[in-house]
Amino acid sequence: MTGSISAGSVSPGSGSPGPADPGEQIFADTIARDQRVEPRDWMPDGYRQTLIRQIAQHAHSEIIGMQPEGEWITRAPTLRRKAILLAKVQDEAGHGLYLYSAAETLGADRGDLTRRLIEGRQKYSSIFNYPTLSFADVGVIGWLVDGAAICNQVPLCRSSYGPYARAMIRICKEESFHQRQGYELLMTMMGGTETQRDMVQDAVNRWWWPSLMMFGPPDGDSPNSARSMAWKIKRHSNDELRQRFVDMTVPQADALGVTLPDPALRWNADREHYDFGQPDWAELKQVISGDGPLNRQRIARRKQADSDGAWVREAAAAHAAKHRSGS
Ligand code: BYC
Repeated sequence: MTGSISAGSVSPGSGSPGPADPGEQIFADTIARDQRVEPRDWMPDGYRQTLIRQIAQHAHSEIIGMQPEGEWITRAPTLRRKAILLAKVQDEAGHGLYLYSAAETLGADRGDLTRRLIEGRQKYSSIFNYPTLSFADVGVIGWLVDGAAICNQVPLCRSSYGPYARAMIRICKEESFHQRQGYELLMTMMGGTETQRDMVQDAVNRWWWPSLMMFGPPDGDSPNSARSMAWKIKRHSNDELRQRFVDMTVPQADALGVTLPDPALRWNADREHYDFGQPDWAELKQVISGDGPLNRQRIARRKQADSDGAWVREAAAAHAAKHRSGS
C-alpha cells in the first residue's frame, strides 16, 4: 500500500473537515467493511471521477485492443485459427461494452467518452500501440498481454465499486480462456519448424517489455495509486502486480522453450520471487503521451469506425424513440 491515506480521510475533493453529508460516513464504513458501493449510493466526487477515468480507460483499451489481433483475422493460417481469433476479438468488444455500461452507472455518457478518446483527452493501454508483425504475435498477445491483463484484473473483481467488480468477473473468465488459446497456439508453433520457433522467439522479444509496462509506472511514480488503493478501487500496487506477472510467466516460458529477453532475470531465494530488469520508463511515457509506434494509426481507425457507425446509432435511437412514444 502506498502512503497512508484512509478512505474516510479522502473526502469529496473539498478538503473540508468532518463529514458534510451523512452519506460520507456510510461510504467510509462501506469501504472499511469491504462491502460494495452501488450506483445510487452517495460517493465522493473524487471516487466517482477516479472510477470513470479508470473504467473508461479500460473500456477504450478493450476496443482499441481489437485492432492488433484483428489485423490477422483475414490472414490466419487455418479455418480453425480464424474462427478462434474471430471469437476472441469479438470477446474483447463485449468487454468494452460491459465496461462502458459500468461507466454509465456513474453518470458518464458513452458518446462523450468516445469523443474524449478520439481527441486524446482519455487514455488507453500503451500495449496496443505496438505492431503485430507475424502470426506468432497473436499467440504472444494471448499469452503475455492477456496474462498481464488477468494479473491486473483478478484483484479488480474485488474492487469496491459493484458494477466494475461484477463486470470483471466475467471478463476474467474470458481472458483466462484467451490466455490459454495463446499459449496453445505458441506450443503448436514451438513443435513446428525452426522458422516457426524463431517467429515465436522474435515475438516474445518484442512483446515482453511492453507487457511489463501494462502495469503502469513504478509505484514511486504512480500519482493515482495511493488514493485508488485507499478507496479499494485498486487492491495492489503496480509493482506488486508486475512482480506477480513475472513470477507466473517465467515457468511458462521455460515450459514453452523460449527465452525472456532480460539478462537480469533470476530467481531470488531470499525474496522467493524473480528479480528482473526495469522496462524503459521513458518509452512508456512517450507511448502514453500519444507518441508510440502506432498511436496515430490506432486512433485514426477508431475515429473512422465511430463515424462509419454513426448511422447505426442514429437508427437505433430513432427506433427506441418510436417504441417509447408507442407509435
Ligand atoms: N497505458 O497513477 P497511475 C485487455 C496512465 S485490455 C496507458 O499508476 P492508475 C486486452 C494512467 O492512466 C485491458 N496509460 O494510474 C484487450 C495515469 O494517467 P491518467 C487493459 C497508463 O490508474 C484486447 C498515469 O499513467 N487493462 O486486456 O492508478 C486484447 C499514471 O499512472 C498505463 C486495464 O485497463 C499504461 N500501461 O493505474 C487483449 C486495467 N499505465 O489517467 C487484451 C485497468 C498508467 O491519470 N486499469 N497509465 O491521465 C488499471 O488497472 C490502472 O488504471 C493502471 C494504471 C494499472 C493501468
